[in-house]
Amino acid sequence: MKDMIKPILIHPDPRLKKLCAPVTDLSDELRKLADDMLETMYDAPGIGLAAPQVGVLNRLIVMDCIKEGTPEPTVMFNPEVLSSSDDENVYEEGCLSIPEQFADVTRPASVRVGWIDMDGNPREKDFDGLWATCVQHEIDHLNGKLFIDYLKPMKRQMMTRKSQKMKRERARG
Ligand code: K1U
Ligand code: ZN
Repeated sequence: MKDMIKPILIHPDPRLKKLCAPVTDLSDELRKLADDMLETMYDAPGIGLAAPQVGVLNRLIVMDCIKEGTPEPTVMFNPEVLSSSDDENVYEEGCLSIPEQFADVTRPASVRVGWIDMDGNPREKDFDGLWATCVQHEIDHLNGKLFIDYLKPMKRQMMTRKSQKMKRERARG
């Protein structure tokens, strides 16, 4: 079946605050969801997307942080950070669920991540640069955490209000 672009939930939404359940059965339905999420991410456009952002509360993320050249669509079921570097990196992050707003977030500069791939095989890999930032941002989504949760309360509240306004405007059409 053809890949479908899914609507992306906008913050605030209770589904973006939930702890997502591990994937226990890698079904064709979940593989189709992963393909639809990649299509949705490229269309947005974005460099990552987590299942709760399309309203599915399972531990699934997709990413492609290649800016130029051959795309690297990456699908991870049950991703987990196995180890993190002591050195940190600051990146001005955005989120497709908090449109048009950006803020600096400090995270470990490199991480080792384990996950299950589309064929059901366990994988492990070290990530650095934008990939490291993105994979941590996406895994946070699976734990109900948004990048604004790293900010001071005043700034978080301001960004939440802006997002709420944008959500209302989009709903009105
Ligand atoms: O999870 C998401 O909401 C996707 C988000 C991922 C992300 C961005 C920046 C740092 C960490 C994680 C995005 O993709 S926001 C859009 C974006 O960053 C982008 C869009 C087009 C070209 C390049 C970047
Ligand atoms: Zn996000």
